Amino acid sequence: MKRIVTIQDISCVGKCSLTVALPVISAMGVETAILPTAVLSTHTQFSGFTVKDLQDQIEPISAHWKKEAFHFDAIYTGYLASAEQIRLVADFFDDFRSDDTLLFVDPAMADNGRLYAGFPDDFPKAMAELCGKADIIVPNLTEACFMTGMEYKTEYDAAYIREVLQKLAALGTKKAVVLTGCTADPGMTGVSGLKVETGEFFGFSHEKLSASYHGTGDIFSSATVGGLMRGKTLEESLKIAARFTVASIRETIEHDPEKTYGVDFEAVIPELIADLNA
Ligand code: PXL
Repeated sequence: MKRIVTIQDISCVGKCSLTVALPVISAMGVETAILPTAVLSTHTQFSGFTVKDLQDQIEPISAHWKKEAFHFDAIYTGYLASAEQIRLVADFFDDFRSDDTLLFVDPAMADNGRLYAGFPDDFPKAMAELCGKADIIVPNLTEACFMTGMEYKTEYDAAYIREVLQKLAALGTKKAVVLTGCTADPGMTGVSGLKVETGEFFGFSHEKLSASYHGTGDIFSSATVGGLMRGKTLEESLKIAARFTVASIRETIEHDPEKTYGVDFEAVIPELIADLNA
């Protein structure tokens, strides 16, 4: 069985980050070790949330794991709370990467043209450096624009997407840069990517649902990592992840439409597993 480690916060209520990655990747048949960077009462879109930073645990935990000679088939990072945390995670990459370790970075820090609450203006620069060390990165368009200096647009064409992808690749990412929720097909959503080693652009579009919920980026990234670890290609993994994300949103719209946080991905895990085994 493959073993990954995912490094992000635990938001106790408000399904995202570790409370998504752990169940989703485990359900896909992949051992999921965790390195929690902080404990929050809820994610940061609620008001009045509490935070306990666990940054001072990253080095001692890594030191113990090094002594145990643990090997990870992938290191998957999501929301990180400060530039200092990013630096510690970069050191973790250096300590635990081997030839067969996939470094997967979801630079979860912004959406709809804005940085999430609490991030300073220079945070995207630090995240861009971490993306430069990764094999695969999966920013949304807002995150990509913050990291590359490209103008954020809500309407755009294929040439604009290609330019953003090329600027992302210039950060230094080794295998593929992938824009999530981004396609030139009007009225749709989708994925647009660039394979850095070959220069090949790829992508697909899918249905755009009317509602948008928090935490869907983490669902998408987690299912992508799970697919890759189960031997699917990048494009297959992204498609599995897109179908799972759409099904989770649809489930929530149909059965829990008032929900203001997270989506009911739990209800569609059986569909995810069927898709993975198809
Ligand atoms: O889903 C991204 C995310 C993860 N963790 C925390 C967040 C967010 C987005 O706002 O606040 C704590």
